[in-house]
Amino acid sequence: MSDETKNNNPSLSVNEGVEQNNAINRKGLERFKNKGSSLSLDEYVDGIKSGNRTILSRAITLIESTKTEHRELAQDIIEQCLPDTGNSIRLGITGVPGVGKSTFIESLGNHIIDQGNKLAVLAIDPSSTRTKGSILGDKTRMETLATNDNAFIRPSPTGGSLGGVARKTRETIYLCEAAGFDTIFIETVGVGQSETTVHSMVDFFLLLMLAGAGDELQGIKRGIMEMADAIAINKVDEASEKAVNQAVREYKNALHLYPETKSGWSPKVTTCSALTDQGISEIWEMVQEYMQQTKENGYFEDNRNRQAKHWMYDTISNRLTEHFYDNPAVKKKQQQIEQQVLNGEISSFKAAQKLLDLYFRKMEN
Ligand SMILES: Nc1nc2c(ncn2[C@@H]2O[C@H](COP(=O)(O)OP(=O)(O)O)[C@@H](O)[C@H]2O)c(=O)[nH]1
Ligand SMILES: [Mg+2]
Repeated sequence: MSDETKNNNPSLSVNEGVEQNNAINRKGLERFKNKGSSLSLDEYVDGIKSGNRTILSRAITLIESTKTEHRELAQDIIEQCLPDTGNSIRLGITGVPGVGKSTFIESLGNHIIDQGNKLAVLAIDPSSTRTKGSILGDKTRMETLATNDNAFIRPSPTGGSLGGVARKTRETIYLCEAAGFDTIFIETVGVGQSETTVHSMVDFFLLLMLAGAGDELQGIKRGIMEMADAIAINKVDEASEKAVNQAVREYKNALHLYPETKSGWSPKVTTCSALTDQGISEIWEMVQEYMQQTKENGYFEDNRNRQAKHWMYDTISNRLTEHFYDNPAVKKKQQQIEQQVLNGEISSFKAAQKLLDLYFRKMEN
């Protein structure tokens, strides 16, 4: 998308980030901080299972920590919470920045909370930092959710590779489920690889689009459309009926070109306004219809199993990679060997082998 197009289409502009609102009990957190206490494994597990948001937040912080002892404790917590996980609807929400994801989450989130659900909102944004802009840093867009006792909003983990960020979010899903959140939304930036990652951890994948701006203009790759269980054309309140109808037609046609999925579900195209709540309850009905259908035909469970297997291998790859780059011998030589590749002195393969040799030799000692 050219800068010019971007500027001419205000709805596609990227929002400036604001400071995070964790929607957590700050007083409680301060108390814990002041005490400087560390909780025992049982205290964590009991706290989470009783729905204590402060303890949930602290456990997520352990997941996100770079300290080995924190991570190990986090793994033990997850393990003990496992029997209480899985009973949720996991919904992935994507679309280009500015399409209205956060506003949509506020609208749909309030709708489902009104129906008695408990919602956790997580995010995957490998580019985010805690202080700078983040996709969940929209206090104004999620104003009511952020202060609702039945909603828990946690910004994207920061730092590290997409794989690392994804693993932390996956682990966080478990803890949120154990804490009684029956619906999990995962927002993603909508600008590349993170969609595939989110798709691999949700039951239903929703793509938000706009009318009157072709999908190429919106920077949505074909592969992402192909993963969508539904496309919702947002901001219909400000688009002409003609443009909306045309967009619906075009996306329906595009979706029909894809091979049928194993879920037996044919992806839907729908319209909404996150601002006026138009079409929002219909989207929730659609998600529930999907759940019912895929639970009946067995796809839901198959898919969850496939995902669990995928996470296992993904975690292995991810941890191995981290371990490799953390290795002092590798760290020491990495720059130099990379430079040799750039200078054309050795091939990429030889360079990789050199570093791997250093790593494995170190391992043997
Ligand atoms: N008119 C209109 N504006 C919307 C709608 N949804 C979101 N917006 C606006 O679009 C801008 C970007 O929304 P935001 O939720 O931050 O998008 P995100 O970057 O995808 O999370 C904000 O100014 C919203 O108020 C909608 O349905 N109608
Ligand atoms: Mg947003």
